[in-house]
Amino acid sequence: MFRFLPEQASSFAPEVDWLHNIITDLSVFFTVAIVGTMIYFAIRYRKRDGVDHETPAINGSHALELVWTIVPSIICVYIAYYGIAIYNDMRTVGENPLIINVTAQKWKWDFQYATGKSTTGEVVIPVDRPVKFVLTSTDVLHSFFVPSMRVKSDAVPGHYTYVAFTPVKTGSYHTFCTEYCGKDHSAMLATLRVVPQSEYEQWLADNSAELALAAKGPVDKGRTLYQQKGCNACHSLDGSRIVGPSFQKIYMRKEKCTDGNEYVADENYIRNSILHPNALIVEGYAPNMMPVFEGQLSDEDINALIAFMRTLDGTSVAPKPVVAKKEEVDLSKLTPAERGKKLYQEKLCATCHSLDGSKIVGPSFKGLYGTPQKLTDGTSVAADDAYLKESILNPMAKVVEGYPPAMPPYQGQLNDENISDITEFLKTVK
Ligand code: HEC
Ligand code: HEC
Ligand SMILES: [Cu+2]
Repeated sequence: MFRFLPEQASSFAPEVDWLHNIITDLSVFFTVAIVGTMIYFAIRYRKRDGVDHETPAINGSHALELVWTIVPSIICVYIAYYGIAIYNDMRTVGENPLIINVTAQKWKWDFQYATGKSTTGEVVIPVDRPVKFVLTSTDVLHSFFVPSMRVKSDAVPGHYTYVAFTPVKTGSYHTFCTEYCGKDHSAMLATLRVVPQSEYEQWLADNSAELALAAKGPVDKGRTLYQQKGCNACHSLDGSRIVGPSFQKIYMRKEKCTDGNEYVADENYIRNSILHPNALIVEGYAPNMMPVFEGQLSDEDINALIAFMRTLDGTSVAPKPVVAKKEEVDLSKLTPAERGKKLYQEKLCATCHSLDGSKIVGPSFKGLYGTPQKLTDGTSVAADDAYLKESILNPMAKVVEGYPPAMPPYQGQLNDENISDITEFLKTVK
């Protein structure tokens, strides 16, 4: 009865559900039996036609007393026994676990791998390998909940807790915060992706997101960090007050702080406000609200954030990064192959495809044009113009053997002329 539980994606999920279902069934059975009898008696022995129907007065029954003491005791011990045994299973970390640090912060989840790779809002793990998530929080109490894995634990500031399980099915699973933690609590979500071991390794080694971020100008990078690191949850760009002061016109603004002094929000002030937010508190704002970013942002990240803040004076537009400026080069003066090479760099193909035969995330472009390609479906196809076009616009259609389907589709980002320029360029990479 009442089987509304989510997918069973961890090794102990069936046991947890089994116990959950037994307890629910027993509760429903006894509720119906007891309340049903009560209702029956109330009707059967009600006062009718002004006459009380007297019932026999029974003074104690040993048999009945024994039954309703012993039967519930056995049921309780049974539930307690399996409760303890299954809880024990859930708290035991499997052998050779993958350990991932999870940091909760208003209002996002950060994940850090032993290799140094870190992600926000998404965590990828291999199937069939025990995993241990070590949880903590930088601000208030949060709670890490993955229903499909049947795990949940509080994330506590200044303290470590954990959840451990072995995923048995690939797929994408919802992760929630289940401890009310403020304004955007309901948006504090993450996706847990369980993938085959080989795809996991590929994903872990892929640093194209970091490279793409590094390829941006500092202002764009600062804007990205502003969102990625969750500053936007508390600092607006339009002058409105959220949890903290708006970033609009923040650069060189005079700030009155609770220590009674006035400070100019120059580079040093901003840097200190980010790394040690509680050293100076802006008047009118609460202390201990902003998470400490020391150790989470590099000097380069802070430079980028400051560069971004400088553009928020309400009048100036963000200076174009140097790469964008190059676009003003007269393209018609370039040969198609030269334009193709520019696209190869600007569209970040270079982060995944080498020109010298080495394998990065995708196959090298060296000698690609005209060479037969082996695909994952076992067929072979010549790398001609049509194949290249399809590979770029819709990479999932034909996936090269030995590579993950990791290439983003460029449909809508490159036009026919761009594609033919890239093809001309590929012809020159021998
Ligand atoms: C949970 C809310 C919260 C988050 C997230 C947050 N801040 Fe803050 N921030 C505050 C509050 C509240 C203040 C004002 C109190 C103080 O001075 O510490 C503040 C103050 C500041 C100040 C000084 C502002 C001024 O007007 O003098 C800077 C600079 C700043 N934050 C930068 C950042 C950056 C950069 C991030 C993201 C990397 C960030 N904050 C994330 C809440 C937050
Ligand atoms: C995030 C990494 C990534 C980026 C960025 C990327 N690719 Fe790919 N690409 C791959 C992977 C992985 C494969 C192999 C799997 C497949 O065929 O889909 C691939 C396959 C290809 C193929 C087929 C190669 C072969 O050996 O048959 C072509 C052509 C290609 N990419 C062109 C491009 C172009 C042009 C760009 C830039 C506009 C680009 N890619 C950007 C990852 C990437
Ligand atoms: Cu939370």
